[in-house]
Amino acid sequence: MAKLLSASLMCADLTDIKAAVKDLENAGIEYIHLDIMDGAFVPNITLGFDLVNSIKKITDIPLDVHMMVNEPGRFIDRMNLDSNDIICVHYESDIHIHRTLEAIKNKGVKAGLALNPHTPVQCMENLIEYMDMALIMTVSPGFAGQKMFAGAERKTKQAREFLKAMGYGDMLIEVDGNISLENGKKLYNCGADIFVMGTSSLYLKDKELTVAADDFRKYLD
Ligand code: S6P
Ligand code: MG
Repeated sequence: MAKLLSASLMCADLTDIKAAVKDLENAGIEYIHLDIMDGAFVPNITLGFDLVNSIKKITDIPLDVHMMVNEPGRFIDRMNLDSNDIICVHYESDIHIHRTLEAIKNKGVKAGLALNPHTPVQCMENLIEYMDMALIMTVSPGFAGQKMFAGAERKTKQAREFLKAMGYGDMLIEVDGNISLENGKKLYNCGADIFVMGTSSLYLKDKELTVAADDFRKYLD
C-alpha cells in the first residue's frame, strides 16, 4: 500500500494561507485536502471554490478536494484543476452520482467517491469504472476534532477486499477523520493509502509540522 499524506487545510492557521502552504511544501506533504461544505449536507461551512482556485495557483502540491455538499455536480466546473488533482464526492449527496463522477473524469481530474460511516462498500460496485479513489470517512463528516467511529478498521478492510474482488486492488483508499499515529497505523494495516491529517496528527500545539509529518511516516513503517 502507498503511504501518502493529505494535509487538512481547514485545520491550518487560515490567517496566513500562503505560509501554511509553504509549510506543507517544506514537509513534503503529498496532497492538500480541502474540505468544501454547504451547511446542508453537513452542519458546517468551511472552505470554498475561490480558495481552491487560489491555492492551485500558488503550489504544485496536488489538491484533494473533499466535497461535502448536496448535488456536487452543480459545482464541478467552478474549480480549475488538472489530472494531478482529485475531486471527491459523496455517494449519499447526489441521486445522479454516476453522472457527477463521469463529469469529473471528463474534466480530466481524478474522481473520488466518499462513503459516510454507515454506507456499505458495495455501493461502489456499479461506479467503480468511474473512480480513481475511494474515501472511507472514519468520522461523520462536518468537523475536525472528532473521534474515529467504531467500525472504521472493519470498513477499511472491507473496502480493500471489495476492490480486490472487483479487480481494482490497486485503487487508492483514503481515510479521513481522527487519523492519529495509532489510528493511521491500524488503517494502513487494513489497506488505506492516503491519510488525511488534521488536528490528530499534523496540526499539533507542541510539534513542528515537519516533525509531525516525519513522525507519522516513521510510525507507519
Ligand atoms: C471533516 C473533514 C475532515 C477534517 C479532518 C480533520 O468532516 O472532512 O477532512 O478536516 O478530519 O482531522 P482531525 O484529525 O481533526 O479529525
Ligand atoms: Mg475531509
